[in-house]
Amino acid sequence: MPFTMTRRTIFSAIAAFMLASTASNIALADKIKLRLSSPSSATDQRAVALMERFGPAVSGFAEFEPHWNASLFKQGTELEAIARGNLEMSITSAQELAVFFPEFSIFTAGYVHRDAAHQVAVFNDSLMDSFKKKVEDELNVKLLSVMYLGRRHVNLRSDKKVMKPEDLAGVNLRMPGTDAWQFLGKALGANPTPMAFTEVYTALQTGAVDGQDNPLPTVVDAKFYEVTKQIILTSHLVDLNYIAFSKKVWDSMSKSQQDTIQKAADDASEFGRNNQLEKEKSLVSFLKEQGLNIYEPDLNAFRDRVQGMYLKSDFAKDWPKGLLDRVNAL
Ligand code: KDO
Repeated sequence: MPFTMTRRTIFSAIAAFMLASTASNIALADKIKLRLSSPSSATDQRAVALMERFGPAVSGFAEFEPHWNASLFKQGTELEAIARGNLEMSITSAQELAVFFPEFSIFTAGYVHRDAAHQVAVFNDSLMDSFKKKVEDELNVKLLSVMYLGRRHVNLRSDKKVMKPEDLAGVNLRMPGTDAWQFLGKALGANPTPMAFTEVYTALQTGAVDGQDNPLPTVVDAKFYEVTKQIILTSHLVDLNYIAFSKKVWDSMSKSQQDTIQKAADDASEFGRNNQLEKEKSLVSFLKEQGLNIYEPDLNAFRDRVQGMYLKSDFAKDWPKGLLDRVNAL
């Protein structure tokens, strides 16, 4: 018997479709939307880790929606966006937090963190409790975990042999925009220029700046090696980021959802850290193959000058008494 599309079957088909699509919308609507904004590229190890390890792990109740290359919020404006409820996550930095809470500048000081493991030890130590609580109470942001960005080195357009800070005199060195970053550029001996990460490649290409500083994986991922001639392995900052999460969204979740979010953040941070460390091991030879000169500078000369400048600086006045000793003791 031929199948006849009676009015009844048509209406029941439409009703079934409507019900199904509403149900899926409700299901989606039930999911907590986690928009993340970062100047990082989608191929940076921190981005890969969040997309491969954080997103899937929370997909049962949350929809992770990353926006890379500062496509949703400009670099440095994300924390305020989270505080205002216009964003749920970011990959923030101690430098950005120091704008709101000066004491964070201790984690931006050159030659303090020794390596990736030291960063984790510091972040998990009780010395961080008051820092984390202040960010939650005053900025409505929860710092979930610490991500390893890598050892920052000076990277110049021209093949200038730089062995000590004095050799950077007059060099127009791009640094990210906040005061803590500008001070680091001065402490290295250069003239710092504030500039957003997404503008750096063009500025190097056109000569608007003489150089920049970032870890080797970033120099490769952002293709800075195409428009620079050398790297000085200053290792002046073993740099980190924190996964920043909206406290408002955190408080709206059940305990089990919070545990899932926390574990996913820890797993993503560890996954990204291990991959970044692997990359750092292999990239010196890669960059030499690309024709860059890689210099080993007088590290004591850089460390003495940078540490000396921080200890004499106004930044150090904001550091809780004895904190630097506690960080160094870890
Ligand atoms: C940069 O602007 O040089 C910097 O490395 C600063 C970091 O805190 C972080 O914002 C990073 O850019 C971006 O994630 C891009 O890698």
